[in-house]
Amino acid sequence: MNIIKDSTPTADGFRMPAEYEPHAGCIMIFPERPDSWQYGGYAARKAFVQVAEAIAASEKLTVCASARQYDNARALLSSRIRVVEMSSDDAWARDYCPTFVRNGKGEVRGIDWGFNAWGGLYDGLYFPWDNDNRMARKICDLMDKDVYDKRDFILEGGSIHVDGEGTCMTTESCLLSKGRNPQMSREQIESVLMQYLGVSRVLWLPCGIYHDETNGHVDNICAFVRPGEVALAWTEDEEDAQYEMSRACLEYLNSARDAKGRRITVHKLPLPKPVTVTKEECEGLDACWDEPTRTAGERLAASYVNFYISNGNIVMPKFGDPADDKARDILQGLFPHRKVVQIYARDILIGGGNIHCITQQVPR
Ligand code: KQY
Repeated sequence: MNIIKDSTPTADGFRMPAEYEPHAGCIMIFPERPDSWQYGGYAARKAFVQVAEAIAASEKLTVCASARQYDNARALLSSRIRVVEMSSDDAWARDYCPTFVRNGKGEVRGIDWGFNAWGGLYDGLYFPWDNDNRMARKICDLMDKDVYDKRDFILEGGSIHVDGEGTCMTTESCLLSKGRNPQMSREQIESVLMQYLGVSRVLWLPCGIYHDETNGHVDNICAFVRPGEVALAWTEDEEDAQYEMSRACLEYLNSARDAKGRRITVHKLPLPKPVTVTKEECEGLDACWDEPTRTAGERLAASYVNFYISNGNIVMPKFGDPADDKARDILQGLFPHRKVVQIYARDILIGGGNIHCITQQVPR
């Protein structure tokens, strides 16, 4: 594996493919951190296994597990799934496994962004994060891919989406936050995205989902379903703090053009009713640096937009909410050539993210 420091993907003819382009595979990490996953992570691991099997039905999946969890992961996951031992600080493959880029000849390389646990010492979520930060490079080594060293720029994979035709979508609340790259202007950040993702237009949604502890990752509020079309998390409840946030994103998207000069078609995906964490769930979480990670009644950032597009399926969350079926039907209509598989994801949500956050695709 070569570590590339003196060039960029765009200069070398590489670009990040959209998630709906063909995959060679996918990466996940087995969860066990006791201040993220309640009651030692037993329920979370069950939910991760369901997600893993749904993805492995149509693409090669690699699951990284700690030395402590390796035997358990191997026992719980079917033989079609590759399990490798690898250290991490938690289980958010989207955020710190590599972003992959591909060139016209089909060669694939990785990008190793800097990771600081969603805000470092400013407003990050845990410390230390050095095992997470080493994962992108280790995965590229494992998969025999050269890797661009961009550790001087803090970026989580969940903070970007691309359409595969020159457009990147992100949120101001996250990528302009003080805990990421405070020394850089918006124009400088845009320039990095253009140099590394092979895009020529960056769409800046103002915000993400209410109370999302990532400073509002785009992958929880809005996703491309094809070039020129997005699914946007939406509520009709004007009393809900989310209403103004989704409305602001809609207004932005209605006035935006993508890299090809197209207007964006927005498909509203309903949100579930507010999901809050229970006292019993909180009691099952260890403290992080003497502080409880969650308090009873706290609202979780539940959203159906946090789905994963595999070669054959859409793997999406359900929450036991009346909107589960409606959200599934809308996504099924938007992806007629993939089968929508819904997984009860409360035990993933309690950790602070959802199905898209725990997966990272490898382009074919
Ligand atoms: O990408 C994400 N949504 C990860 C959130 C991390 C939360 C840590 N408890």
